[in-house]
Amino acid sequence: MSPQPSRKGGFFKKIFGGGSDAPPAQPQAGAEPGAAATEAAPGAGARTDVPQLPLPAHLREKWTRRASEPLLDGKTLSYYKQNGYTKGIRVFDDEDLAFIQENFDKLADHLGVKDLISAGRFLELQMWHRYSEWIYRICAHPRVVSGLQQILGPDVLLWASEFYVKYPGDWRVVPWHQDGAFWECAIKPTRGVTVFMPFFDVDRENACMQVIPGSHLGPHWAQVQIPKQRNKVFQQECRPEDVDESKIHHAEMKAGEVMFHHPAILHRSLPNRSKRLKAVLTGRYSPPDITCDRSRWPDFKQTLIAGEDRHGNNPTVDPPPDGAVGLPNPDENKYAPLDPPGEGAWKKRDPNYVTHDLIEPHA
Ligand SMILES: O=C(O)CCC(=O)C(=O)O
Repeated sequence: MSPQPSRKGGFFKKIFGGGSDAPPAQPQAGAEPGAAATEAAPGAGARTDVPQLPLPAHLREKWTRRASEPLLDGKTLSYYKQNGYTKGIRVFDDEDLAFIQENFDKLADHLGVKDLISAGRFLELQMWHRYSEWIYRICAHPRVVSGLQQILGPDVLLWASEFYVKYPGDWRVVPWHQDGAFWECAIKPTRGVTVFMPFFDVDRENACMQVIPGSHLGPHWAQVQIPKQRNKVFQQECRPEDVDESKIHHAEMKAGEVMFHHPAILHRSLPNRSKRLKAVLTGRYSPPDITCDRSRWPDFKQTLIAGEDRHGNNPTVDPPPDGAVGLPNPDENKYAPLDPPGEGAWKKRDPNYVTHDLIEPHA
């Protein structure tokens, strides 16, 4: 029998404090947790009323061409290992960016992304890689995949994507957190990498990410529930007294560059004090030995983007077909984990309790 999900609403909904009028997530009909099942029609149920440009054939050819050499050199990999991130890796050129930026602007205008953000409806900016080919191919770009394989090994799953958007003057803060503290609510082990892909330049004026280099090595800080505050994007954060702000690195980057970061690195972003948009796509990736607890995240679906899945632990979804330009259907709102029942471990974590399985980058 499938475990019954909590009725309190989505985990991320609670964390992000938004989307309150959407129904709670429901488990997939007939699906047992952990059962591998492939959705035959990718993008089924997708919203298609928001205009987007389909990926042109020449960019598809370019964005699927196998990388001729590994993305990260030895020095960069060592840097990742020591610091928990590596940034400024050029993946997208000016031609790619012209398409990406035009498409994002078009879509954001029609969808009313600014209003969605003001209303706290962040869930609607998640999981687009399942529905739009151009987003999927950004997340699965051969150069991104090359870097991921160097860090995670040959077999790589993509299981989530989200947009982090701050318009000029957006005063919201993404508080100090470790991605793994969110992931571990549903995914074990919390092995993986985030790839952070800015569509426009990011710097300290327009809310670039701030990281604490080396913080992925521990100790692993308690992430505590905080009262709903309109200027905080999440409702939990690492306690400020645990963060040594003298070590902050401002991860400024040019559009087209990407950053890889470890699930245990401490990071945040501040308000956008500039007149420029911040729009970043993040992809979340793991090796195939992860298992998602589907009583916590009924709609979890992974896509194998490199190598083989010898574990088959989780349901899968195929990439969107060529030319697909759908979006998730906001009414379904089933893209995120559910609340952990009662007091989840993440709420009362012993600061010295190492939950993240630190992964060594491959040589
Ligand atoms: O850039 C931001 O505002 C936050 C991004 C973030 O937290 C992440 O990519 O995990």
